[in-house]
Amino acid sequence: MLKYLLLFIFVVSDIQATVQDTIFRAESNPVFKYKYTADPAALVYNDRVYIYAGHDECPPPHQHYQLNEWLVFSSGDMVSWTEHAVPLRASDFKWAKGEAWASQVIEKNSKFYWYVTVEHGTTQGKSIGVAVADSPIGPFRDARGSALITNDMTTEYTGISWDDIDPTVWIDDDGQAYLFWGNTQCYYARLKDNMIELDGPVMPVHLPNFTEAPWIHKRNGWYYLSYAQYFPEKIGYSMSRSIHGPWEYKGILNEIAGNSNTNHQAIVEFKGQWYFIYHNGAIPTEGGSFRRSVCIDRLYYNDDDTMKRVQMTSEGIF
Ligand code: FUB
Repeated sequence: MLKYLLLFIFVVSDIQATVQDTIFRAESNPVFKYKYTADPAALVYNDRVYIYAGHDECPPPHQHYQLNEWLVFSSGDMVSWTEHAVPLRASDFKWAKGEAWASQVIEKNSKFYWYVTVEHGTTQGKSIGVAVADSPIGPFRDARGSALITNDMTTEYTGISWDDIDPTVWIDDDGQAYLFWGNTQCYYARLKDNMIELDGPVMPVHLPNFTEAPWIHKRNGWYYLSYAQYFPEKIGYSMSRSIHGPWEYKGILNEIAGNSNTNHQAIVEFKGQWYFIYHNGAIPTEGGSFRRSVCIDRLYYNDDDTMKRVQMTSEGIF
């Protein structure tokens, strides 16, 4: 009897894994056309690229952010994609009120740390939490049981309650991890080795016309800090020889994305090519600033290591 019960549990859980995974071939931008996806963050791990995105669920004709969960997609070639089971919801953070805004996942010592924006339940304003998993597709669980960053930690810099959003995380060559985030004002702080506590003060990062969505990457000894500027947003960027700056502004990297006020980029190298991953509001007829869609285009560098302006395409890289 026990044998049959175990077989039944195995079959049911196997069916669930199959049902929850959606496999498809991307053919053009936007990449994911069957649901709205926003605020992409990318992770390259073991020859696969993972895209983590917020799920825009605002029903038409309403115009407001409605995001309750994050999604994860993976690919071995950027063309054939698998959507995995929903790995994390805002409600997984018991201290939060909801609102699954922008996020980023990073790997350290075979654990995956997911830094997310959510609305705090008791401290007014947006906050940053961190979840952890043993696999890049989860399941993820709240790693602290409390927020890592709350709005009251940054009131000396801005009077707004939505400045603690859009975390991006970077592990430097010496193993020291840093969290960057912000809206209106960009901040950064060291993370402890456990990745779930700050290891020092919150420090301001001075960037011209900073709106939100910082993203750090490194190439040829240069640190690149790309971020959304103005509103509607363009993506601009600064470069530095040190993660601590000073950051030198280099110009616009990406124009306003079609039919969306926000643009929210991730930049990764995958199998020898550089990619610029962002969102627009291009899905007809209801796509827009609150029903956004992830796109992927190629990123190229100049001989002096500055980045060429991105050419957004509807064909994409496929
Ligand atoms: O998706 C909600 C917010 O919109 C994000 O946190 C920002 O980066 C902007 O894309």
